[in-house]
Amino acid sequence: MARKFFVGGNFKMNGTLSSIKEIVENLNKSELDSNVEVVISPPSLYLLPTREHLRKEIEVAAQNVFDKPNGAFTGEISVSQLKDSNITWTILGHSERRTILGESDEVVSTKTKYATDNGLGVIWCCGESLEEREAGNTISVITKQLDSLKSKNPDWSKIVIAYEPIWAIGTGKVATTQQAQDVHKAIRDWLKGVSDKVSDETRILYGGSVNESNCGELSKQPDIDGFLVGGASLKPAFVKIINCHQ
Ligand code: G2H
Repeated sequence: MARKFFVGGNFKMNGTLSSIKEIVENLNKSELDSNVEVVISPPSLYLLPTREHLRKEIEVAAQNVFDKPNGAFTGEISVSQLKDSNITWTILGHSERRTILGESDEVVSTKTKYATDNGLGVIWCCGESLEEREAGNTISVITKQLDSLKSKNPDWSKIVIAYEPIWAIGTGKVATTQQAQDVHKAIRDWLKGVSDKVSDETRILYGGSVNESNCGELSKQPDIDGFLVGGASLKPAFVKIINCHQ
């Protein structure tokens, strides 16, 4: 099955009302490849104005969501609140949340299970540190993260996987096309252990210093089905990344 190319923009904790308005206006007026699924993820404060002004074909994602329906959870946002606001996706397990906020594999997996069971799409992130790569542990680290997710039996049809080597995030040091393809292939093979269908249909995105110059080559790899873009999603060149896949 042909997998629809997917490009996500992760604004992280960046932007203001006016700069995000500019990004939205730029996306609204640009010619975008209709064969590409685009999702942008502003900070939670800006989800609603983004959804209100953004063209309808582009979906909006939160950068995190909690795994309880409602209640005394100060600072958290629920799946039903996102859906009530027409926010149809969330990012989960980004390495910045895993490392800076201390989210474990178990926490990320539980949240992913809850979100997918309740109808939210999840851009689920995984990736290794430089130390782990240099020790030859890239695949075992990612397998451990994937095993944890599988143990919760999530709805895989709602999941897009983003492989983001931590050493390539925001550093300008992009993985080579071969390094990325090798890991993506290993993830695709691992997914066969869930089912052949899940392995065939799940999009695997690359993330880590993607820009308008390196996206073309990466997009040609057989197991790279799109990108999760950080810094470059805040710039007009994001449009070129969306349109890079021929
Ligand atoms: C990786 C990526 C987006 P950047 O975190 O999730 O960010 O493109 O800035 O490396």
